[in-house]
Amino acid sequence: MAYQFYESEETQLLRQAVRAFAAKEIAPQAFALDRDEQFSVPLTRKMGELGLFGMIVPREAHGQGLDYLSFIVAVEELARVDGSQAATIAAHNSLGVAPLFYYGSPAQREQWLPRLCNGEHLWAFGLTEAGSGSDARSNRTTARYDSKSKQWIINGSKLWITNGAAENTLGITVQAVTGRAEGKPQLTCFLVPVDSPGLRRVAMKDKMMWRASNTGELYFDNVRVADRERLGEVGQGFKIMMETLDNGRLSISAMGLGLAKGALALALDYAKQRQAFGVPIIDHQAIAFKLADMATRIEAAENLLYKACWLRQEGKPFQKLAAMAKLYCSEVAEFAAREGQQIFGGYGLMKEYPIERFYRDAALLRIGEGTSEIQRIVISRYLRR
Ligand code: COS
Repeated sequence: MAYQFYESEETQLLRQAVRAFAAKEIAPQAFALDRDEQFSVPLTRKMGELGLFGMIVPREAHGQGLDYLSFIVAVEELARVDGSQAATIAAHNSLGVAPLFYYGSPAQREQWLPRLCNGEHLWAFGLTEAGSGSDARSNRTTARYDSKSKQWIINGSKLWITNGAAENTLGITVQAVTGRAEGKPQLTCFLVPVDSPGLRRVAMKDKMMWRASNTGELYFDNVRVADRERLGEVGQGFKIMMETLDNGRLSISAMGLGLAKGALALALDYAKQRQAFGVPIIDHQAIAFKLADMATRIEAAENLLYKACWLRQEGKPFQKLAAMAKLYCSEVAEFAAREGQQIFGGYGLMKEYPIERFYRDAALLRIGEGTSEIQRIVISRYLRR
């Protein structure tokens, strides 16, 4: 089928619902939550009540049964107002729920998905470690099999885990080294409930951005999980993590696109009402051209991201475009936040004005879930094939 993009009526209605929710429920709190570096369980639950948990999981598996574009649109609409809340939803759906749904056994799905899709609880993705970020195969966390108890014993730590230390988080998918195969570390994933003895979770503080989202540091001290809590096969861990990140790149792209759209909306409003030299500043070409450049790049970013979603939905290879979208949408977000801030002048430097928060939040997007440099590695590898 030739590429043809349209937003279904269902997706349009969802967009309207999330936009209205973000304006009514998130916007009034965003400043204070950011200032106080506070993750809000009640607000997260409200997003759950709206149907933003388990969005792409079919209804028969307890999810919302929506297509991927609908999920992306929801994340975009949240990010238009607040990157932190968008991060909670993006990470829960694409990094938390998705691997459980795609790689979980029927028993694992039945055990966890109902509680992860009903808006009550979050699930996190434990890949990154203090010494292992871009080089995601160099994890040091280990899992040793104890054949007597049929349990795995996990030792090590994870860092920068979105939703990892939230009080409404139920568990974490953890990649650990389970041995060596053909001279390389053998990596395997495990589903680790947060109440496992020996697991300690600490919320990371003093972040520059996404201050109202939860970022956790996790410590595993002889944490035991039953073999039935292994996700996928022994040695399949890296593939699970990488395939999960291929999808995750789409939701990070949506965060970039949403942030850019939010920055444009703020700057446009301001440029229409702020006067200088006797006219609204939008009448000065220097400002009008900035807005034109922001809008043009946003259009290009949207087309790239939605095409990547379309490819995914059609079951076609989408990974190269997902990496391009992640790279480009985060660049557009940073551009729009900076130009938006420039239009606000001195006010753009004040925390009271949301554009200041957008400027800080944009920085995460070129670093988190695979840096811009990693996206370029992925894209260039596809070009070489
Ligand atoms: N999907 C499925 N399998 C994949 C894959 C993908 N997207 N990417 C790699 N693999 C597989 C390869 O096919 C290869 O399999 P075999 O061993 O069977 O041949 C294996 O994984 C190793 O692949 P590769 O040699 O390409 O791995 P590298 O160590 O060179 O790493 C990159 C590749 C850099 C792309 C990877 O490490 C990466 O994405 N890093 C960034 C991680 C990241 O985003 N971290 C932030 C997380 S925040 S939540």
